[in-house]
Amino acid sequence: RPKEPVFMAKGKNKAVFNVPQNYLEDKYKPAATQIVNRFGEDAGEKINVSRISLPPLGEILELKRNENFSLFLPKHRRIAGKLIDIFLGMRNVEELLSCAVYARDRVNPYLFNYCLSVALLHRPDTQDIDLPSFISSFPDKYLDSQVLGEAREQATIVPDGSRTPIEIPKDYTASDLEEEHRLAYFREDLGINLHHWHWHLVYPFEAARVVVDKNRRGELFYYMHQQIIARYNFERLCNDLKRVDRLVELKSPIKEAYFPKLDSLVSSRAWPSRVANQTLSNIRRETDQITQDIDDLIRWRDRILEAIHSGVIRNEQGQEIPLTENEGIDILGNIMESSILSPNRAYYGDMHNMGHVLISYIHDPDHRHLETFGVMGDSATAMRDPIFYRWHAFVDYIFQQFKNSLPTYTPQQLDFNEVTVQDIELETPNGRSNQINTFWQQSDVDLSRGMDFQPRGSVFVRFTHLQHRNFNYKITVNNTGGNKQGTCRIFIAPKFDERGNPWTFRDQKNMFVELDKFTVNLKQGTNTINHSSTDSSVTIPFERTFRNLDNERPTGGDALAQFNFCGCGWPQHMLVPKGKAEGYACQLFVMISDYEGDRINQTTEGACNDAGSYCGIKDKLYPDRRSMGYPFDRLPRQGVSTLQEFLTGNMRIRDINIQFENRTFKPRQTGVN
Ligand code: CUO
Repeated sequence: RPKEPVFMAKGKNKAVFNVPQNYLEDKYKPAATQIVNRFGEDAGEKINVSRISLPPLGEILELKRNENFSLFLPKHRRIAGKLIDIFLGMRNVEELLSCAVYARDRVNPYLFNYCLSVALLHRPDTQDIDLPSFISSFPDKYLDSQVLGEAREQATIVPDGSRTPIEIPKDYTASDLEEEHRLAYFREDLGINLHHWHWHLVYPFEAARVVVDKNRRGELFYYMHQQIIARYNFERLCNDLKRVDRLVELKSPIKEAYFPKLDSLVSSRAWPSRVANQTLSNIRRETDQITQDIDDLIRWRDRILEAIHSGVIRNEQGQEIPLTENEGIDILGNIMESSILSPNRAYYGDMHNMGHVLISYIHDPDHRHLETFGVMGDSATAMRDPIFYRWHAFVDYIFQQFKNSLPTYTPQQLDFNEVTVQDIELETPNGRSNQINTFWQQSDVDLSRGMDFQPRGSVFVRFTHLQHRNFNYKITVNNTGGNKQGTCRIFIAPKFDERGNPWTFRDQKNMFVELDKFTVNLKQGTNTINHSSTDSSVTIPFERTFRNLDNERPTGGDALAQFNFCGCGWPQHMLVPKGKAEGYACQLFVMISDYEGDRINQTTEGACNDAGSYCGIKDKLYPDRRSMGYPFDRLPRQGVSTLQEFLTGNMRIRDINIQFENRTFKPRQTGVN
């Protein structure tokens, strides 16, 4: 038996921490011996925690352990910044462990998890520590509360090994009476929500500057969210809904309702719902230290639009900074989000973040009902709510105002001398050419890490998600010159608009969803490029989304560091939109751009680079010199009104059909921690 209390079980009681006596909270000290007995006996491993001079937690403790935590709230951001700084400031891993163990028992668990995750991602000496998937730490942010109740019941009654997966019903948050419910499979997809949470973990907007200031992070904020809207609109069209209306009238009723049916395991409270036709109000919530008027957002919006239309922004010192063709979007991204890199937060405000806050408090703007924020207040849950897309369509509209003000690409800029794309074929093994097949699939995820029950052991939930058959691009390229390199850029968009009419280019360009981007070597003559859909530069494999550590655990420090960063990535199972049972007409677009204009001089070897398009590459420059979204990020040149007219010789389009089959395929197991 250890001399000092063993405390805080980790994992499945395999390891326990042997902590100094003064780490225990006063209320636990009298029970120290029982705690030793309870957790110490079946411990496989004991980890000694060294005694350090403990940092004062001060304001960090003002967020109670049973409250919810939101990065969008200025007070929460501030205390998160402090805790991250404390973790980053520890001199070595031993001190960090000691400090984390001390804080773990005192600090709000969501806040603790977030700050420790950011610190582990950014400390050079913790690159070999793996972060568990967020869903296994906090399943309550992803799963119907009834399922969690069943999981607990099963864990208590059924012995480990005999447990059967608990099925999450596919339609649990609403019925088909609500037309927005047609998109629930997208909005509530576990992988999409995990990607979004992870993106914001990798790209925090407030923390130490060294953590925030990543290459082109403002532009990536614009582009990653622009692609979310493009993908959502694509899905809407597949479901006979029109593109999402941007939330432009901030003082009018919001017709979309949302009932998340999530319960917080931390606070034992239900996440608030929003009924139809609620209206935003000014916020006055003293406990959250937040006062914000709708008019503030409108003022910030107008100032940002004024900057876009005049081409310059004003920094805090009153100097004018031009919004240039290439770097302007990065500055604007930081202004709009906003991040601490905004050159003038006092003047341009905090528009996008405060939009999340205003919406998330729509049900209790002055805290008279003592309610916490709704799902829009948390990046782990925000994408579940239809209003997320209306808000981000509004944000994207402003970015597009800027993009539309830039010079158009000339044919000379777009073309690649001597290179012609001659043919594109999309092959599916044993399937029809140029057709993508989609269907439902079930998969299992283990919840046991995030739930507190005895005896422990795996408890699986079974969820149903969209899936597609893997396919292969076969692209024939003719090169009349010498050996050269190019970048192959692949996008897909619906062929027709909501009315069934062909698109104008200026509308269709915003619908293009990036599927892949990779470097190609071209020899003289005919080149055949074969590339698998599973190698997409926007996605990560299913196992990585859910962090199936036992099956995919890499070895060695570097590999693990990449593994953590690469929790960011669009889920592979959502690469392709759903399509329709009767088939859905799309256009696949392929461009080979001149690598001389794309090249970034760096090695990405060994670095996780397989979801670089939406997530960048850890500790590297964004792996493409062109503007994100190129060549669809600007209005077309004079005289071009259709996609066909836009094409230069190095581009080609191919009609593709997405065929959805309303069948559910059987599960595979994942997420065993
Ligand atoms: Cu990702 Cu609004 O930025 O949620």
